[in-house]
Amino acid sequence: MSMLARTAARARLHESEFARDVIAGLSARPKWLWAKYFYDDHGSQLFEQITALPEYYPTRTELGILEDRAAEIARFIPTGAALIEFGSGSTAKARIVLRAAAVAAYVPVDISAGFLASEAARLSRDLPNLRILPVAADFTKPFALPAAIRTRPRVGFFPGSTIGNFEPSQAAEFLRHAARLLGAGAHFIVGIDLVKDQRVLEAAYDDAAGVTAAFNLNLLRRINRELGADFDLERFRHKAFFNRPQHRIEMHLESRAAQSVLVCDRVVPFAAGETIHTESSYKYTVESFQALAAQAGWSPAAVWTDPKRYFSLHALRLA
Ligand code: SAH
Ligand code: AVI
Repeated sequence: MSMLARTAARARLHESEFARDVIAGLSARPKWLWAKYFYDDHGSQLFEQITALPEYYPTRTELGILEDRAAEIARFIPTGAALIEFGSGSTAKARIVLRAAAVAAYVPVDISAGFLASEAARLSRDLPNLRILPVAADFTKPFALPAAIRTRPRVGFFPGSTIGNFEPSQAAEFLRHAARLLGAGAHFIVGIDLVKDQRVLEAAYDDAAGVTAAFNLNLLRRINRELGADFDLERFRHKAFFNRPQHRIEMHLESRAAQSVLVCDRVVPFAAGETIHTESSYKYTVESFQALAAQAGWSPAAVWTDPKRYFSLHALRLA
């Protein structure tokens, strides 16, 4: 490749939406990045490892609720419906619903395109009679559902408390967007992590094995690889804490020293101790989530929790 062609290729790379978002976030005070960018192939695999950690209670708690309540949940899913899952990941939770309900088509939607394709292929080997229509998309933006489900009743599925990774105003906007996509009379099954003891919360986001730290730092590795930046991962540390007034876990990457990093040909300075806010994970009460959903037109139809009230699963109905 000639020098001119290399320069043009680099300029194109720096004009991508990912590059624009990274530059905007690292130019802001305080610095921040969108959590959706955690999920490249490696990020998706690290998230799967997180779900198996002893400290990370949300996945096993929600799986328990789904197993215990599968028959009740299935009553909200009409025969022949299309089940549309937002942020499907490994599809482990959908598998429980798909076993319990007479779903005709499953539409997993995920931003992590490679991981989505391999998980959809694995599911189709396990459930050969189910129509699986994966959609690789950013669900914060408008996207089209497959034409094949046009005439089917639609049920939304959004487990994992992934909605907690939105700011509450973005969560309300997302719920409005989901209402438009799913249509009048639709049901939406949504998993929500609940406010609880601070030690339980903080351990879940700062595990002893360091998997969550690796997940957080992988974002810098991705920026290095995809945008040609020169973050030295050894010079940043993972930080996670519960911000009680805001009801959210915050994850940050803290600079261990004063340093400069080159990102898209720009010099990004860091003071020692300065952080990049990489994720918020909002925790709700059953009532505060129902109030948020109501802002977007969703009424509560049922709610299930585990005996410790760590996690809640909501069936919402579009009025
Ligand atoms: N539903 C699974 C996975 C949760 S992890 C579970 O409950 O265990 C969050 C998932 O949402 C990941 O698979 C990630 O790739 C996806 N995701 C995050 N932000 C997204 C976005 N903006 N658009 C589409 N998918 C997104
Ligand atoms: C996907 N999401 C709901 C996870 C959470 O708990 O906020 C992401 C995560 N971040 C660190 N650990 C898990």
